[in-house]
Amino acid sequence: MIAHSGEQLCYFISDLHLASANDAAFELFVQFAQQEALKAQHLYILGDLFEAWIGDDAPTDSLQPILSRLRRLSDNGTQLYIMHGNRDFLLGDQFTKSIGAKLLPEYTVINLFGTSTLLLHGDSLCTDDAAYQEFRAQVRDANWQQEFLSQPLASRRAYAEQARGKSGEYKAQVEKDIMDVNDDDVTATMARYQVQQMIHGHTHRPAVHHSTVGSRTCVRYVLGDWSDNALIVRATHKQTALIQYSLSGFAE
Ligand code: LP5
Ligand code: MN
Repeated sequence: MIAHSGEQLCYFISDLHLASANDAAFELFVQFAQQEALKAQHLYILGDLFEAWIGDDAPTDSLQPILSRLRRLSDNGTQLYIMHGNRDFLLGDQFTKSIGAKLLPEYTVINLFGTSTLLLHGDSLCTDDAAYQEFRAQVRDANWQQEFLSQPLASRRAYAEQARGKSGEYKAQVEKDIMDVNDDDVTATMARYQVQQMIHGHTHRPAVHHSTVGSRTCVRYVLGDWSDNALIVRATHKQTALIQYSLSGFAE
């Protein structure tokens, strides 16, 4: 198990949805990578770093400014960890090796300064969203992925565009509440992994939730998506906190 202790500084981010240097989040990400993340020993990216990923063999020209910053971070000694999101679940070893990152399993327990902490993207907890869970089961299937990745890039790109379009239509008409996590599943997942803490993104509803499971108080940190600011988790031996980051730095 990965364990953090002593003087380490860890950041947890998710949902940057980067596609090119023209994205709203790009400038903020570059500043974060060149300033804050450089000072950290560990940077966890808990899914949806990219807007859509159709395979490690697809050209990454428009992403180069992002990839080079990530590579520079790992070369400078910041350990990068990356998890699949619902947009970039096809990220593979070729990609993670190229930036010097470790790919984490979809449920990863770490020891965060003495507190057992479950890391996940968060989409698997949105179990009230039946249509999404059906899509998820399909695209997370190894045979489906193999078949998808064997198709020419142009077809894969077209499928991804259609899926993004359909997702937009779906979200515009569906009840907003079903797109949040299911509380019973949160409780059950924390119990299953025997953790006191959970950090995830995906819902774009950044918050810190406290709950009681049995005799224990559990904390759930929900990361925000990135635009001109972002809500991220910073953890040291003194404190774990959800903080707002923008081009002016941290809002303390
Ligand atoms: O991503 P976001 O924030 O918009 O919404 C998600 C859920 N939607 C998705 C779909 C992704 O956005 C699609 C992007 C995939 C990029 C990878 C490319 C490789 C795979 C290509 C697949 C064919 O994750 C959304 C949730 C929301 O989060 C909140 O949790 O509600 O769920 C849905 O949109 C459910 C829909 O039923 C999914 C519809 C996808 C349709 C796919 C059809 C593909 C084209 C078929 C052509 C014959
Ligand atoms: Mn997501």
